[in-house]
Amino acid sequence: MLMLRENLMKKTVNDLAVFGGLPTFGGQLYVGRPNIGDRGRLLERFNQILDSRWLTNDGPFLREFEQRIAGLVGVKHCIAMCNGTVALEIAIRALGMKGEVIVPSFTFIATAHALQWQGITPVFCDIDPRTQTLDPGKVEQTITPRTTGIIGVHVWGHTCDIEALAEIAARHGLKLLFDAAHAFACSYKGRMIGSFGDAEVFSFHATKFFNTLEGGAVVTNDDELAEKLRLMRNFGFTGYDKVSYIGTNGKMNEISAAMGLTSLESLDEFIAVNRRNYFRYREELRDVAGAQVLAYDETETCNYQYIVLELEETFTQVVSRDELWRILTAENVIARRYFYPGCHRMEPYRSNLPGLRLPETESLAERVLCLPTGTAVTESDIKIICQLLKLIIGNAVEVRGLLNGLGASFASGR
Ligand code: T4K
Repeated sequence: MLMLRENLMKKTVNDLAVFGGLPTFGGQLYVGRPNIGDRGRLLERFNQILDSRWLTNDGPFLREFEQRIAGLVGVKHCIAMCNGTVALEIAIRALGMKGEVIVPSFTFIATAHALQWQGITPVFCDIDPRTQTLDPGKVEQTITPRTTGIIGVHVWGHTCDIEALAEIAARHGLKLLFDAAHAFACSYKGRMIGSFGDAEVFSFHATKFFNTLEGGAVVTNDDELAEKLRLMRNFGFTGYDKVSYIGTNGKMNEISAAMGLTSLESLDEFIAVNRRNYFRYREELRDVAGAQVLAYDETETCNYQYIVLELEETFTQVVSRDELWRILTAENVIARRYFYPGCHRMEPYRSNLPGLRLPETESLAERVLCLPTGTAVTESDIKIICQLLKLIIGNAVEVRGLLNGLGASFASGR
């Protein structure tokens, strides 16, 4: 239970914890505390699993879960996996990607690693700053004779320019995969994410608004691909003692599937809470000059999973995003700098690609902060977080002066 120290509500910047005040929150507020559905129902399902002694490998809960997900997103096949990263790796392999594959750098490192892990070169492409997803014009310029595919990432649940990417992929004979780790229960032009490209990949990690503890899935309308994915997920077995493909172990276990089925029963509630939180942040920060909460497209179905605060340069030239992040952390507001510094500036890519510059990715990666949300965060928490943000952003020059006074002790905490 988070204990707010009401008497410590910050009135001036001198009260901030980095300058010696006590933290606003008595416990840490996270971006992605897991949402948990009906505990009784979950435990019932756990008991059924234990009673049946069928714990994994195409169990009854897994089958039911796959059917429910496929139905929800409107695709023929859902192949559930042990996590989103393995789902990406298997999808990449099943699609026959090799050589070079174009990906954004503004994404979680798993998108790039899933390629590099199997000896495929991720070729990082810049984003369109308006959508924060792959810039189709730049994708086209990045294609070489070695390119075999494109992986678009629907960052924060904001969808890629799917039509433009599909047109480029078709014209160049490239495979098109979407990393939809953030976009479960989102739509593009009224159609649910899941049915675009050759396949799409979801993550159901604990920190996602909809979770199976660990988990993920590949969804597709391609029968042949689905068959291959199922084989690859289970070592390539086509029957007892019969192996027809090279495969791995990507199976989702029954406990995860049971968590998924239980989470699905609360899906609408989770989205409603995310939506309420999103509007609360938008309302509270509406008039703040120097920062804005990234807007969701209300004409589409959204999961409202991430609250993305985009700082303007007018503010970051005075107080950097990293300084703001550390000020908030000291108040027990654990904001996240996703996806800093960008995959191309992380190893091994940084050493492999020393001269690569992606101006839009680099600028955004220095100005974005994800704020706490989900069912563990209340409207009153959000009001207080926003009061803190208004205090800091509205008094940036004064904060700068006090930070300068801290000197090396603050800088070394970077
Ligand atoms: N593609 C994209 C675009 C992705 O964003 C991701 C994953 C993937 C692919 C790969 O999917 P998975 O293989 O993960 O299924 C997190 C997640 O680990 C990762 O799933 C997610 N994206 C990424 C954006 O964020 P961290 O480093 O923030 O997670 P973690 O585990 O350190 O947790 C964050 C905070 O949440 C913690 O500080 C405390 C709190 N927490 C965490 C867990 C696990 C809890 O309160 N309870 C918990 O059980 O990476």
